Amino acid sequence: MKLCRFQLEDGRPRVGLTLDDVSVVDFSLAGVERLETLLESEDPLRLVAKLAETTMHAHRVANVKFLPPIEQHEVWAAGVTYQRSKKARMDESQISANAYDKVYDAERPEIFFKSLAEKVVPHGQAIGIRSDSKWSVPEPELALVINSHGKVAGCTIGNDVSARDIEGENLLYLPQAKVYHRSCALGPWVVVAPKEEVAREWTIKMEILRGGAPVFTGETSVGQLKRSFTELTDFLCRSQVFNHGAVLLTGTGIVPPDDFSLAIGDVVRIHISGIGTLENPVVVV
Ligand code: DO4
Ligand code: MG
Repeated sequence: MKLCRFQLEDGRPRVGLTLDDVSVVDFSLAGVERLETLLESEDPLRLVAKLAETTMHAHRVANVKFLPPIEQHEVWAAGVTYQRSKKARMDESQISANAYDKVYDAERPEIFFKSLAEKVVPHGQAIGIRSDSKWSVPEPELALVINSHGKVAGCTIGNDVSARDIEGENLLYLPQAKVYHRSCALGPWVVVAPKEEVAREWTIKMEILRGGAPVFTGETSVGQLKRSFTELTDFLCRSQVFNHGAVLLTGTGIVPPDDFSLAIGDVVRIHISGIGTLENPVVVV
């Protein structure tokens, strides 16, 4: 079961369910105004299934405007959780190579703040590359949607857009490389309460289009993620309070070659087999 937030012409944020990726059942007609209400419930799958039994109006996906699939969740991100990412970071930075090498094997994962919910870019809207970066890349990542009790209530697709030259210059520049206008995209769907063993079978694919033609394609599997969902969410929630829940991007396993940088007008398409496709054009910010 996949949930989303969307708008029609009246501009009101609505919550929807899709069973076929083609139509969206409008839950606002059942009085559900916030996605958080469903994700915070004790048994979101049961609640959504019950709501879906009520006859409600459905809209064609082509006629809706997607909103970020969160209302007030903070967005955080884990890093260096795939071998491919560890190698890329060690290659990009002389002074930080040792730090990346160590964190991959350490008990405590790298976790950093990524975005406020209100700054998240939804499916279809533009992600940004910094005007002061010459080497920017998308990072396609499985994103865990965690409720206020620290439980994984769903999964969505994330893009942790990053300025690798800024990150590589000095590890202390990480917040500037990672957290800026339009640097985080999420969506379009939240798959409700997936089992980790099922999600680990999913493939993650990324395609970058320039002038409509692919200039990069890459693929990995969630199974390559070094750390378990519980391990990552437990560390995120240690000595923390998320009154509205949090999203945790789980790290990238796909890294374009070092001579590749995103450019204005590119389109980034990320597909996760159990979830769907998150697509965003690129602008300079
Ligand atoms: O410290 C580097 C960030 C790593 C990251 O974002 C990733 O591995 O996805
Ligand atoms: Mg990342």
